[in-house]
Order: sequence, then C-alpha cells, then structure tokens
Amino acid sequence: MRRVTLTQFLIEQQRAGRISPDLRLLIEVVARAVKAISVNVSKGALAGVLGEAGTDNVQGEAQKKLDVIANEILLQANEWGGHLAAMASEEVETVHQIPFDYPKGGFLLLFDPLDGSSNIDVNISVGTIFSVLRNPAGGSEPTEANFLQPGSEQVAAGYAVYGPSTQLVLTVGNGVHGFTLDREMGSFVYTQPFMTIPVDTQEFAINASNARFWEQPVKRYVDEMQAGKGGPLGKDYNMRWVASMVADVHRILTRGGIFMYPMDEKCRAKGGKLRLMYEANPMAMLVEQAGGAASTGRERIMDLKPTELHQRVPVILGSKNEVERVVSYHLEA
Ligand code: P6P
Repeated sequence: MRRVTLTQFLIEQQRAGRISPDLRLLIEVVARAVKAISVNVSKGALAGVLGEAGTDNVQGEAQKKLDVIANEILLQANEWGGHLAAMASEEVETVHQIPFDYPKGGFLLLFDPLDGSSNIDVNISVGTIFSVLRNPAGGSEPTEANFLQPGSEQVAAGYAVYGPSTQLVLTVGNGVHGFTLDREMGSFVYTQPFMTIPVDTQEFAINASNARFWEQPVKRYVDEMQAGKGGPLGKDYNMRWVASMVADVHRILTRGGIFMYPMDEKCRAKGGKLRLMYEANPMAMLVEQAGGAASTGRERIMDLKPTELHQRVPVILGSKNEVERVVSYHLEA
C-alpha cells in the first residue's frame, strides 16, 4: 500500500484550506528539528550526550546536555525560514527574537524542547512538545505579552515522543494525527489518522508519592478508583506513571486514560507543577481534538488567560467522563 507522509498530509490540509503555506512550512521545519533531536536522543551514551549540562534553566532545574542540544536544534531550525515572528522555550527565560537579518512571519512558536528529561539517563521515553499561536504584534518585535494568549487561540499543537519508535502527533484543528519516523527514509509516515480518546477508561496516571499533598477531591477520586469493582465506580482500574508527560499523554491518546498532575500543597506556591504555555495548552488542544477533556480541576485549561510565560497550572486531562467526574468532585468540595 502506498504510504502517505507528513509532507503529503500537510499539502492536503493546505489544499483543503485548513492551514496556510507558512503554517505548513512551520510544521515541516519543526518535524525536521524533531528528527535531529531523535538522532541525538537515540545515540545516548554513544554520543556523550547523557548527564548534566552543568547549567540551570529558567525553572531553576539542572539542565541535561540533551535539554540544551534539543533547545538549540529547535531555535536554529526555526530562525531563518521567515514563518515565525518569535519563539519561546521552557529552557529560555525571555522571548527569543528572530535575528534581524532574517524575515519575520505571522506565527509564534512555543516549545518544551525535551520534556521528561529526568528520564534520559535511565533510557525511558522523553519528548518534545510544541504550540503555535498567531502573532498579534504586526511588524514590531513580539513581546512576552503577545505570547500570553489562551490555549483556545492555538492554531496547531503537537509533540514528538522518542520511544521504541519516534512518533509525531499533531493537530491543526481537524482531529489528531499520528506519524511514525521511518529512519531509513528520514520521513514521517502517516500511521494513526484521527486518534480518539474513549470517554471512559480503567487506567489512571498520577504520581502517587504526592498523595499526602493532594486536595480532597483528588484524594476521593483516587480512593474510589483503588476501591475497584466493589467500590463506588464499579470497576477495577490500572495505574501507569512514566514521569514523562509526553509518554503518558501518548498512551492516553492511543488507548484512553486519565492523567493528573493536580494542584497539591507541595506545588501550590508555584501554581502547579506543569507549565501552561508549552505543556498544558498544547496537550489540552490535542486531547480535546481527540474527544477528551482538559481541566485544572476547576477550569477548562484552554480558557485560562495566561499571566506569565512560564506559569504553571494543575492538569487533569484524558477520557472525558473521568475528567468531568473529577471536576464535579471539585465543585462539590
Ligand atoms: P514528577 C517532567 O519533568 C514533567 O515536567 C512532566 O513531563 C511529567 O509528567 C512530570 O514532570 C513528572 O513529575 O513529580 O513525577 O517527577
């Protein structure tokens, strides 16, 4: 059977009027950068890219060498194409402007270049997450304020998961589509059209070591799932926690489930654990496009009006009926 590639998929989205030529170019450039990141990640110890970089990022977290490499790959790949007005990265404190000698385009690109990097040195899947917004700033240099748009304004979102295979999962607002990297050909093959999340599930993902810090609605929900068939939810649940959001969300997009990094006493002072602009928002767009739901527990994530580029939020996303149950428990509290 003739294989459809990402390039053909994007041409067809453009032909259908769903994306502009510049957005198609943007996504193709990000996909090329992801291939380069995948090559570095898969070399691991053979390329001396494991371990700490000896620097901290804006979050005050020790950077892994691959965090820095992935960030550089994405910044350099996207500077010269003329499709972007500016970029923002988890690894960079301020807005990354397009060098003056390159033309600017109409989009803003935000990314977490290597999410889950604490898993790199133990050879567990990590990923890249990206989000695309329109640039409201016209010809002037975009400011941080120009990036602070609700997730509902995203025109595209996606991630790459560097697992047993490298996969790119993408939405441009017309469903969620999965592509698998053919390393011999160097192309992304269209392997999962219209990924959807079942509205019900029997699998949850949460870092259970934080149980003593959880708010009552989350405690109630997890207790009820752990009560199994004999409990109020009437079914047995399984649990998974990769500690790479991309890997956990990919599993949910593939077979359903609920992912929670809720507000708790440990992360309350920071507003949550996960970042809104380049983790929660792009994952929320993907999950909603796949028929799921994404909430802070109290509000729809994509309705939030951001106040800071690196702000954090609680995240509860996945199978719609399960997320709605957790939200109802918050309302009852
Ligand atoms: P914990 C990875 O550092 C990350 O940002 C997400 O990818 C992941 O879901 C979460 O943090 C893991 O957090 O507290 O379990 O290490």
